[in-house]
Parts: sequence; C-alpha cells; structure tokens
Amino acid sequence: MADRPVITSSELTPRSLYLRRREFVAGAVSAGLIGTMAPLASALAAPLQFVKSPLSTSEPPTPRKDVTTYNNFYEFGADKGDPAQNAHTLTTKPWTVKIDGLVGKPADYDLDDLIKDAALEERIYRMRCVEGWSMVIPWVGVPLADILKRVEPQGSAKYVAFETLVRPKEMPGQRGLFQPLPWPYVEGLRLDEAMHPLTILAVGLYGETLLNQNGAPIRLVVPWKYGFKSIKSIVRIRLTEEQPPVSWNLQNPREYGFYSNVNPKVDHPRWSQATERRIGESGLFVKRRETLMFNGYGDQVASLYAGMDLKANY
Ligand SMILES: Nc1nc2c(c(=O)[nH]1)N[C@H]1C(S)=C(S)[C@@H](COP(=O)(O)O)O[C@H]1N2
Ligand SMILES: [Mo]
Repeated sequence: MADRPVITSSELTPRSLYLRRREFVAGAVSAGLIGTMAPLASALAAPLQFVKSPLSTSEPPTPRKDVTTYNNFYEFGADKGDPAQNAHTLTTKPWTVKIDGLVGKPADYDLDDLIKDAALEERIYRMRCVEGWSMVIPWVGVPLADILKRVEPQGSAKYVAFETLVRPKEMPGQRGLFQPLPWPYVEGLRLDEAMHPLTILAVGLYGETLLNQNGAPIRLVVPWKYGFKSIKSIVRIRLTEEQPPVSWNLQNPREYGFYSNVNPKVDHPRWSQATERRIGESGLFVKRRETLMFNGYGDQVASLYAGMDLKANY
C-alpha cells in the first residue's frame, strides 16, 4: 500500500488540478502524514465527464473552497473544519455498495460497475442545512431512480434505506470516547421521493470526483430536504416495506423527523427556520435570505406531500 505512487505520470491532468495536488501532497509531507500516503492518494479529486442538466439553478455556486472545508461529517469529527482535516484517512477504492431488500437483483455492486453505464450529469442545487446556512453546489451524479430501476424494485417496496460505512480505523469520530451518533449513520426516503428526478447519487462536485469530506465515493443529494438527509460514503441501499430508522431522529426524535423537508413555517424546537445565511457571502451588510418552502423546489415536489400535515410529519 505504502509504495503506491501518489501521482502517476500516465495521468492526464489539467495543470491547475496538478498544481493543487502538488500543494496537497506537499502539505501532507510537511504535516508528517507521509506514512499514510495510500489513503491520501485515494482522497485526491480526479476530473469527471458529464453533461449539464436543465434541472440546475442559475444562482452562482458557493466557492469550492467553502464547499470542501465547511462540512458536517460526524464520522470525522463534530466541528465544521474536522472532515477536511481528517477525512483523508478514508480509503475509497475499491468500494462496494450492497443493494438488497425488496429488489429483483440484490447484489454487492462494485461502484465502478454500478455507475459505468450511467450518464453523469452536473446538477447545480441549492442546499439548506438545518442549522440555518445554505450553499449552492455544482454536484456531478446520476439520478437515484436510474440505479433503482436497474435493481428492479418489487411491488411491496415502499421505502429506501441508506447506510454509511463503519470503519473506526479510518474514521476517528467513530472511535472517540464521545460518540455523537449511533453508527452506522442511516437515512431513508419514501420510494416516491427516492424515484423523483431531482434525487441524485453524487460522485463529484465542481467537475471532479468527491473529496472524502463531501462523502466520497458516493453520497445522496436531496435538494428539497435539510442537508443531513444527504447521507455520505454509502455502503448499503435497502428497499423495505416499513419506514426505516434515520440517524438524527434516533439521536433526538423531538427535533428531527423522518421527512425533514425544508420548511420556513415549521421551526426547529430551538430556533427559527424562516431565514438562512448563504455561505461565502460574508460582511457586515449581507442580509440573511428568506428560506423557501421545499428549499425553492416546491413546483417539482409539493405534489409528493399533497394532503399531508407537514407540521406533524416534520
Ligand atoms: N455519513 C454522514 N453523512 C452526512 C453527515 C454525517 O455526519 N455523516 N452530515 C450531514 C449533514 S448535517 C450535512 S449538512 C451534509 C453536509 O454535506 P457537505 O459537507 O457535502 O456540504 O452531509 C450530511 N451527510
Ligand atoms: Mo446539516
């Protein structure tokens, strides 16, 4: 492992990316991380090929620097800067996603096989965290529906359950004395939410493969729900008849429900959800923005919840 080269000469890499890699490697060397070169290698971003999707917002994307250094990923620590500091220890190759439960083709799918026939799309989405901040992120991914159709959901399937990797050796947040969440991190969607064209499995952002802190090698993105629904580093997708447990609801059921749709009219018990701060917009005179119902995606998704009490189903 340790003798795997970090940069191979056969790689055709744009100069800016190459320079960034050099900085990254140099930083790692000076930080005394040279002994963990192989995990480091897997944490480097590589260019992706994709088409641009008409489902993107025209709002300006949040600077890449913010998107990759201001993160929640409790497996690597509870502070926003921890994932960017710590997540390089995660090895993401090879990567297997188990897809099972109520499907016609259950299997352990190698990630490369799973997405090799899929056309990658760039989807620039508004993302709204439950804590009150938001970003605009140029994801690269595939519609989750494309993957689910391939494995042939059975008629009885009503929900999709997702699980993150448990690997304490590579995830410092899973081995401390204080464990903020039960592991694995789990999430779930109703099957119709999972099949909605806006729901994607992302493998990249800003045109490159995901950095570990953003959920490499594959993570969920559901732009009309609070950020925590977007589970990272997925190892299992299971179709079920019963509503699956979800991490933040397990941790604090009074504050976090199964649906977690962005809703300015339903406050978190400890703070208002009416407004948000757009990350990257700093300064004294920057106003908080009004949070939009379903994070502004209501035209596309409101019909999924017709007739439902969204206060009771928070
Ligand atoms: N496995 C896992 N997935 C996770 C989290 C986490 O702690 N563990 N945090 C969630 C939260 S609270 C947010 S806001 C988003 C942040 O994604 P980003 O860092 O790519 O912006 O990831 C979500 N996915
Ligand atoms: Mo979040």
